[in-house]
Amino acid sequence: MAFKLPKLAYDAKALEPNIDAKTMKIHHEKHHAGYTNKLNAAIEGTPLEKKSIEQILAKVSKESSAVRNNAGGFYNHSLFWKVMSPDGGGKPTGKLAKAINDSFGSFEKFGEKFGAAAASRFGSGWAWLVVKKRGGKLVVSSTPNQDNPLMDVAEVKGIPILGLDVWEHAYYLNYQNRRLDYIEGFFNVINWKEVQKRYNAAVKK
Ligand code: MN3
Repeated sequence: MAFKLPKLAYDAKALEPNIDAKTMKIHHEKHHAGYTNKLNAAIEGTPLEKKSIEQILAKVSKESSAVRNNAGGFYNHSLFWKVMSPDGGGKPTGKLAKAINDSFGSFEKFGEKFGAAAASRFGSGWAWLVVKKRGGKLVVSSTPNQDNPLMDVAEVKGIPILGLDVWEHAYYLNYQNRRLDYIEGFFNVINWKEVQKRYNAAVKK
């Protein structure tokens, strides 16, 4: 079964001024659509057609770079749109807030660590908040290109519950080279309710 480009849950201009409409449209309708189409082309007629995206990512070291890059691109952007919202920003509450405090000391310290991971990723890649498989501890990591923590090739493995795209295509039109301003803008739109939902699901596994 072919993978499908998910629809955005909000209008392309809904995240302005933090993320501009033109960037959102190109990012979703060109870049994400491209990863989706290329993933489908790469798995066509292979046993991967019957696997879930998570199953493909878990054994991606055995696959071609076309599968690795496009399966990652498909999954990462699908997560990215969901963890942002026009009603986002602020701080997490409940169990996730407690887990962040337990793992990083405070929300502010988590923010510094996540921001540093996003800022220091050289070239293209992603910053992540990850639930480690054993014990449910939270860690911050970053990956190059379209890799992610679900991949067997990732340095830090686990379940990603928040991800930030730091490819230039994600911010260049609006922010040019100012990646730090883009990271700050992202914090204004983080959908903590969605991240909380993903945290709850991850610790149940
Ligand atoms: Mn992108």
